[in-house]
Amino acid sequence: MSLVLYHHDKSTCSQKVRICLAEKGVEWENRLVDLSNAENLTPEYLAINPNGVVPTFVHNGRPIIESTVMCEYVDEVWPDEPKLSPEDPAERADMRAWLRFIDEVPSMAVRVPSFQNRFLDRFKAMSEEEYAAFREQNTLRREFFMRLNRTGFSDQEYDNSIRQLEMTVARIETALANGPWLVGDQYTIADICVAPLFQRMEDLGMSDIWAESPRVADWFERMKARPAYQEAFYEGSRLTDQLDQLRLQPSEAP
Ligand SMILES: N[C@@H](CCC(=O)N[C@@H](CS)C(=O)NCC(=O)O)C(=O)O
Repeated sequence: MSLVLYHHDKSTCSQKVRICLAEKGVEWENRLVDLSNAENLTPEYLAINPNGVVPTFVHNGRPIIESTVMCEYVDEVWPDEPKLSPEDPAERADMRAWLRFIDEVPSMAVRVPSFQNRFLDRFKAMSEEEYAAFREQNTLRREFFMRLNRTGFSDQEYDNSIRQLEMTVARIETALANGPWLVGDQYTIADICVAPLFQRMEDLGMSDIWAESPRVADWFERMKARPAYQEAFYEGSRLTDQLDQLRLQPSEAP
């Protein structure tokens, strides 16, 4: 069996797939996709992932896309311990409802402070024409880059994304009352899929969001202590790695 992973060190979607693969002890061939050079939008990459985003893996010659789908695939194809999905259909439905929520709400929301506070300089350095050309080739993210508008999101969008992240933390705090994991006793793909978003928030200096949520704080420490987590977050894969300083402006800090 061969598995080739196309990914990016610092992409949260890539990180969740790397955690799953590490939990299962699955070996993979490394293919880094250079997002800053738009390698994700080349015809070669689009041929395996028409959405033009990372990650993708090619397993026995077949491309599998969408990080959450990829995590479920890994759990199905390598069904040995640890099992990352509940056997019970109702619990499995709970897990999938979390996965849907994580994809729709915090995964989207965390991009706003990430781009605003960390990735914006790359776009500010572009001329209007260069930015428009970059934006137009991004079929999936064109609208996102319209809203980023080269120099930053509106205050309303920024504030709304912070509210969504706060709501996510509150929901997890409530769920963990029946923990120790999001779906009760069992550590699942739901824990794995949301953890890199917490890592991203921590690296952006936003961990105050869960300062008053002791169960979330404890859950995140338990996630970080897992060997698979440490394997997935290798040197150079954190936003704070090779970074002089965070570019959080005091007025923008949550
Ligand atoms: N729904 C997709 C989203 C993937 C995604 O948005 N990937 C980001 C990195 S986390 C990406 O490739 N962005 C392209 C870019 O920044 O140019 C998934 O979960 O796989």
